[in-house]
Amino acid sequence: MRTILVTGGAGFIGANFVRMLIERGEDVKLVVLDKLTYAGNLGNINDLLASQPERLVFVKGDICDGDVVQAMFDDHGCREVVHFAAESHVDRSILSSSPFIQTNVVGTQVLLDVAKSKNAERFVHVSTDEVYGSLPEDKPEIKFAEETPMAPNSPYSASKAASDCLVRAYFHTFHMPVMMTRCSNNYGPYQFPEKALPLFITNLMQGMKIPLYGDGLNIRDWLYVEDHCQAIWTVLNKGKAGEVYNIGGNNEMTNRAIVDTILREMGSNWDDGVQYVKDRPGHDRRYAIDAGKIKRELGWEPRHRFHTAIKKTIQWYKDHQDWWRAIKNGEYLKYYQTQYAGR
Ligand code: NAD
Ligand code: TDX
Repeated sequence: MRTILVTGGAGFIGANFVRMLIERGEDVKLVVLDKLTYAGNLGNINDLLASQPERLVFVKGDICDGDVVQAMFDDHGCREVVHFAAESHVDRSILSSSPFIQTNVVGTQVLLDVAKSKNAERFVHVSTDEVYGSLPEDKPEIKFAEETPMAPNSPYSASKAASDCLVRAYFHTFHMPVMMTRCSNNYGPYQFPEKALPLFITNLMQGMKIPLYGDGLNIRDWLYVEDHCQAIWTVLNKGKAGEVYNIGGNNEMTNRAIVDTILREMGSNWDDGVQYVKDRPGHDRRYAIDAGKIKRELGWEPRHRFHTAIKKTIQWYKDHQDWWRAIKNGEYLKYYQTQYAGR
C-alpha cells in the first residue's frame, strides 16, 4: 500500500481528492496535513476518518512548520506528496496578501526541503491557470499552453507563480521527482461559499442577490472537481518528473452565462436575483486552457459535461444546507461585509 501525504486535504479540492481515492478503494493510505484555516473543514472528510481509520489519517498542522512536515515522513511513513494546501481566494489576497506569501511561498519551500531530505518518490504541486495572467477576449483561438510565460496579476496568482518557480528550481537543481499541474476554475461539492459558484447558489437559497462584478463578461473555463481530482491522480501515477500539465474543462463561459444557468436552474430571474457590483481590482478578463498535453501524453480528458454537472452541484448545495449554513456565519459574515458592503 502506498502512503501519500495530502496537504490541504480538508479544503475543497483536497477533500474531493481524498474522498475519490478512499471511496473507490485505491490501494493507498492517505495522511492529510491541514491547518484548518477558515477554508478548511474537517466535516468534509469526517465520515471517512471514522469509517476507514487504517487508510485515512488526519493531522492538524501548518506546512510552514518543518518539524510537523518531517513527522509526516518519519512517523506516518509518507513517501509521496500531493500538495493542495494554499490560501486560494483572489479577493482575500487583495484585502491582505501576507498569508498568501506565507503559506503559498514559504510553506511550499518548507515542504520541498523536507521532501527532498526524505527522498520523497513523487511530488505533485497543484497550481493554477491564473499564473499565466489574462487572455484577450477577442482572440478565442489563443489559450494558455504550458510554455506560456507566467504573468500573474493578483497577489494570489503571484504567490502561486512564486511557488511554481520554486518547484521548477528544485527539479532543475536537485532533480527532485516533482510535477506541476495548472488547472482552471473548479466547481462541485464542498466548495467554500466565498467562491463564485457556491456563493451565487447559496445566496439565492437565502433570498439574497448574486453580486456580479463589473460587466459580468469575464470568461473562465469551468471544470467539475472530480475531473480535476482524476487528472491529479493520473499525473501522480503517470506524469514525468519536471513536467507541467495544464488541466481544463474545454468549457469557456462568461460570468453572465454562468449566472443565467444558475438562475434558470433555481427558478429565479435577473431582476430578482442579480445585483451588478463594483469590479474586482485587476480582474483578469479571460482564462482558457489548452489541455492537449495531458490528453496526448497521459490520456486524461474531462468526463463531466457542464450542463449536467452544474445541476448535480446545485442539488448538492440544496441537500447540504447544514454544511454551508454553518460556514455562512460568524467570521464569514465579517468577511462578506468587508468584501461586499458599499460595492
Ligand atoms: P481551499 O481554500 O478550499 O482549501 C485550502 C486548504 O488548505 C484548506 O483546508 C486550508 O485549511 C488548508 N491550508 C491553508 N493554509 C495551510 C497551511 N499553512 N498549512 C496547512 N494547511 C493549510 O482551496 P481549494 O480550492 O481546494 O484549492 C486547492 C489547491 O488547488 C490550491 O493550491 C489552489 O491554488 C489550487 N487551485 C484551485 C482552483 C479552484 O478553482 N478552486 C483551481 C486551480 C487550482
Ligand atoms: O462575488 C463574486 N462575483 C463575481 O462576479 C465573486 C466571488 C466572483 N465573481 C467573478 C470573478 C471571476 O471572474 O466570478 C469569477 C470567478 O470568481 P472566483 O470564484 O473568485 O474564481 P477566480 O478568481 O477565477 O479564481 C478561481 O480559479 C482559479 C479560484 O478561486 C482559484 O483558487 C483558482 O486558482
